[in-house]
Amino acid sequence: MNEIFKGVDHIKYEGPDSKNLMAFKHYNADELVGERTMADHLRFSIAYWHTFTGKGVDPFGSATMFRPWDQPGDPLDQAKERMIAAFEFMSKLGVKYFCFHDRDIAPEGATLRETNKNLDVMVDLAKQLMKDTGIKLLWGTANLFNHPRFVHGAATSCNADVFAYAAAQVKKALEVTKELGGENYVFWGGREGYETLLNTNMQLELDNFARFLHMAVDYAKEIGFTGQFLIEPKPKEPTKHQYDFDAASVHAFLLKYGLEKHFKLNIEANHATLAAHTFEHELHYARINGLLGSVDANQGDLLLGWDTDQMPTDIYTTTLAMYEILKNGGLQPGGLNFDCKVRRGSFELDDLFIGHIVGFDAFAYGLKVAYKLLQSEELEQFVEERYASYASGIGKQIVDGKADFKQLEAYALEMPEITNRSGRQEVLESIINRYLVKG
Ligand code: XUL
Ligand code: CO
Repeated sequence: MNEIFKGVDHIKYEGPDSKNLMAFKHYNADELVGERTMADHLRFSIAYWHTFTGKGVDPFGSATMFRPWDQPGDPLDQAKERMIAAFEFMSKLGVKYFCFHDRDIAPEGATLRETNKNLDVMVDLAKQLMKDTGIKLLWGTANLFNHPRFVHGAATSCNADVFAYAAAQVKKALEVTKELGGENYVFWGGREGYETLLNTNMQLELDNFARFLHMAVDYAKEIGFTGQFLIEPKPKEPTKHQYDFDAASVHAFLLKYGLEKHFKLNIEANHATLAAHTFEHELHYARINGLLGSVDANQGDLLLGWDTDQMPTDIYTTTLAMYEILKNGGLQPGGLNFDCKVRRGSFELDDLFIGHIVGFDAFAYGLKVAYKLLQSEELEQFVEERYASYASGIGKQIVDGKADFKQLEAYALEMPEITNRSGRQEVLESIINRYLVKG
């Protein structure tokens, strides 16, 4: 087998003082944080599409990344070369999981039958490489957004033939995910939304979307796929109005259509900020509603209004994210899928390693800080005290459902002057900084 990443050995942990770009400074897979190893807390995964098929294309410019596995030739042979390189990369990085769309790993053929055949060939190879390396599938998904047939959506297309095609594609992707032991299956509604209400029957589109997801649930049951189903919210891009706008709107959709028992959420950092939320807001909302299933780890650029999918390096954000994940009791069977790409200008091969190393380190550092912060209970105690008025007296009657308007009016009429306390945001931020700096 041709080695692609020549001169790169397995990436090792060298500690915070190391200046070696090709070594971890904070991510020490086997180190215990509380009762779990870092690897078990973080469950890192590689996104096949960005790392192995991404070429640095943007709306104004063509490819800047010419990968050694992308030699001209038969598309299926190319796909095999790419997959072999992918497993070499993931083994050297020491990552235990990966994720893919059906069309990332296998080329489309002239017909759906031919495409499915290509996929079968690639699934056989993936199975072999997974066995050889011990790398597992965190989740599979179907690409229902790239091909022109999905111009008006997939499950929410105005064209029933497209709905049927999308169903056939998800059926196959579910079979493949099961075959590879995938622990989850993701639905990101790439083009499930609309551009203008003038040509849109929103009610039919939403009802159809729910019908589609119910069919997926039924088929998973039929074939014995027991992985977790996840929906990945995103507010815009590619369509102007994406139906899965954010965690709260997906939650409402799931409840309306009786799907809430079958789905959790895959929260992506950059999608949260595009929805004008923080990453931790989306994680928190999902968590308190029992919906936090998995995470697409990346970061956006707050000055830009699109999905930049950058490598996550901001340790403030990773700390607050890990705080939520620890409070969730972890993400398993979900994980932290690195849905991010090196910048267009970072086109050399070793940038792929360096980008993932700095990202893994940022989450490992965030994990360590968040763990200590949580153990200290400094934030928890503050919040508990802030809401202490609900632990006794009239507040307790309110939360116990024992108060009504008339009773509250009687109480308010006799109440002495109201005193409020400071929210102490700066104090709390100083606590976080203290832990962040201490490490
Ligand atoms: C798009 C996005 C997707 C999903 C999988 O913004 O995040 O890559 O994660 O389809
Ligand atoms: Co994503």
